Amino acid sequence: QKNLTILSPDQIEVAKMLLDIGQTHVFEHWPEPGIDDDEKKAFLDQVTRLNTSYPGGLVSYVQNARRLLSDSKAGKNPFDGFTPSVPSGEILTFGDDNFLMMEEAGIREARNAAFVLVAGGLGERLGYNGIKLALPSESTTGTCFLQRYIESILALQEASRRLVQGQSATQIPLVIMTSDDTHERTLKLLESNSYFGMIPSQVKLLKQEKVACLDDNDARLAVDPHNKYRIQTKPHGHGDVHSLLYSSGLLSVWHDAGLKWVLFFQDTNGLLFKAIPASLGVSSTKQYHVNSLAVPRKAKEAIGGITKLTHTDGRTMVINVEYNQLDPLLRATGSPDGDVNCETGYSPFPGNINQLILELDSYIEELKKTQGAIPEFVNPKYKDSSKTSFKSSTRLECMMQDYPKTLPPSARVGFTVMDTWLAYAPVKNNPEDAAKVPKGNPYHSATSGEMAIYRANSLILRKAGVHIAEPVLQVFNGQEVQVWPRITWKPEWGLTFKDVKHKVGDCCSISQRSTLVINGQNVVLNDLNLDGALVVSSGDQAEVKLEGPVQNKGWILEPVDYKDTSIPEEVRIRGFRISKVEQLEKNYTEPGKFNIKS
Ligand code: UGB
Repeated sequence: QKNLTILSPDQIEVAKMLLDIGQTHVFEHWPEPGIDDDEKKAFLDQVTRLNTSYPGGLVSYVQNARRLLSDSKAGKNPFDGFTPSVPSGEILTFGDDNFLMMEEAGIREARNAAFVLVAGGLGERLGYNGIKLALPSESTTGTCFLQRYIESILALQEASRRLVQGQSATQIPLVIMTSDDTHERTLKLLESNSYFGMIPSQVKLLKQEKVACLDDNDARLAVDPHNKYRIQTKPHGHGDVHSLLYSSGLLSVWHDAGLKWVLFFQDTNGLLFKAIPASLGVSSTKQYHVNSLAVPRKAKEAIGGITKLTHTDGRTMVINVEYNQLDPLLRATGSPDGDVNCETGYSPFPGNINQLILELDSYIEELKKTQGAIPEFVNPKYKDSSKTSFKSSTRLECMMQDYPKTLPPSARVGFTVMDTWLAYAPVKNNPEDAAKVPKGNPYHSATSGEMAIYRANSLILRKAGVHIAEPVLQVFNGQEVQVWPRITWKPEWGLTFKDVKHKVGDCCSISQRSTLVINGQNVVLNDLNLDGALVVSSGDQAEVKLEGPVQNKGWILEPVDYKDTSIPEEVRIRGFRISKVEQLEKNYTEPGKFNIKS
């Protein structure tokens, strides 16, 4: 009471609110006025931030927490009354007529799309000290994930403009959700690289706030053990992206600009944009309000399964069920073996890769009702079976893919399955954990993420008619991986399979030990026989033909030990470095027609 004299009217309001929701304990240690006054004010400023950044404020947060903690204590099954079954959706086969049609439809729609990258996670499982967006997606060119993403969006923008001729140039917006852990470093990465070619106003950063930690089943806010004038906080999860987008006002700006689609994606998938055109095509062709990208999933693999849930009262929804919940849910509903592979060698439930395409108008309608609040969950670690106290404080969490949970039954919720080699190779696991992954399951490491890019490019060129040698098996950081020729290209060169086919002529071959880097749009492979390393760069006005034999000592993968701390972290987490022994390097900056032979 005495401390009221040192507080502003707004701070007094916030303090009263805390008392109203049963949080008296946070003031219990407050000394007389005159002692630590600045810290007391800073505390109430923090509480104000926690209050304004949560839909419905701390009153709702504490209410939701009490409900969820009580359900958790009672062992209530979140899927009570629901039976899982395998949903139906669009299954695409790379390179067939349907795939090409969907890609074209997707390119047409891309000019009406906005992209949202969730990148607030620190990636504790990877154990990398930098932000994941700055990590090289592959080490042949050193292109980091953010650069790869931005160049892909710019390539989509240009391809869409070319296809829908007569339309004015559009700039596809990119939103990046950051957090205190990633914000400054993401901004610096953009600024020090001239936004990788985007116009700075095209990119918006939205920072998610952490949420208050909870000490007990009464949802008493946890006082920070390192500072008694702070509430302890932890990340709330990627589900925050919906409320942040809603409160930013960007959705109505996009609506007024005539946009139709919002595409959400994660921080480390070097393949993703190979799948974007076709899946956006599926969204527009099928008029999906929600389209989740999925890949065939091994049973128990650590990605969620897309599942149809049917309630005893008749309700149904198609939703991601996290991998740790799918197995118990199946066992509890008449499938005693739980999450197991079927005769295809995969789980019948497609794997969610957390790439969502939402139709903008229905998204706005839904968010008007929910303000972007997503159904949450709580995962307390109890001290003992009485479930009365926690080992450490807990908090509420939410996931962006739970968005469809509140949609009405009339919503068109679908999914698109593509081959894993084409669509999904995230970098999530550190070398030690990756090496322990059961044989046959993906490593999801920096090593496998890089190798997947070479494999996908090799398979795409192979499908386009290039003779690509078989891969060899090699072990890096204790992980056995297929090593294909190290082929990379800028997104503007081969955004769709049709683009690639147009740029590949007859009788080309690339040996397994080869490296091919294509930096430029108008580069054609014609009668090229590559056995070594070839790096070609060209300006927009140059037309380059790669013809004839190219042979040299090439670039070699040299194993390195991830425990050797004298080696940069981004190199040792993949277990090899590239030794550039010999290459043919060509740079065509002037307009004109060039032939590599000449
Ligand atoms: N992220 C945020 O932006 N903010 C946060 O508070 C947390 C994360 P993880 P996760 O693709 O394999 C998801 O940690 O959550 C960003 C799906 O839930 O890499 O364990 C973060 O920066 C799961 O169904 O993944 O699992 C990153 O970009 C499955 O699809 C993204 O959110 C799995 O991803 C994902 O965070 C997968």
